[in-house]
Amino acid sequence: MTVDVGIIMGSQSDWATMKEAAAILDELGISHEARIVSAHRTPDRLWNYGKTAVGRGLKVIIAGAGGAAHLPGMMASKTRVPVIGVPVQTRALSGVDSLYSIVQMPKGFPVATMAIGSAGAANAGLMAAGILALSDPALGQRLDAWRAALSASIPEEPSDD
Ligand code: RP5
Repeated sequence: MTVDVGIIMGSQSDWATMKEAAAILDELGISHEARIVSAHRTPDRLWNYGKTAVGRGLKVIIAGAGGAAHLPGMMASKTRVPVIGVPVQTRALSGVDSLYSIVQMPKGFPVATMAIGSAGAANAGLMAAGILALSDPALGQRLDAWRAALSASIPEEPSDD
């Protein structure tokens, strides 16, 4: 079965963060899969996932990892499918380690790096939706409606409750 978005992460422990991306994709009706693919613990799995990504029809890969977070960059080196990187928040260094591991890619192999943690994962889902909407007008309308609903939910005045 072809899916549009691959969500990959370095560990089971990343899922609490990365499921925020999956939730957005679910809300917008975008097909996706989630896999644990570690740059360090399962390098052959990473290699195989990247090597087969184009042929399998993946259009965007969202890659989240924490600490020495090499997964997004390594995936970008292995496939031309656009990679969105999510720095997972860590206990030792609050995710700054993850962010720095992901964001400074050398020229030639870009990773679109999101914010640290859950907001970054949710935004990765929205970024993937925006990319896919370029060639899917119906999805574009769903994304516009999602954005309008968020705007409408913001009160004009603060409350004490
Ligand atoms: C990274 O190491 C993973 O992406 C995860 O964020 C971090 C810690 O992994 P666990 O020790 O919780 O499996 O590879």
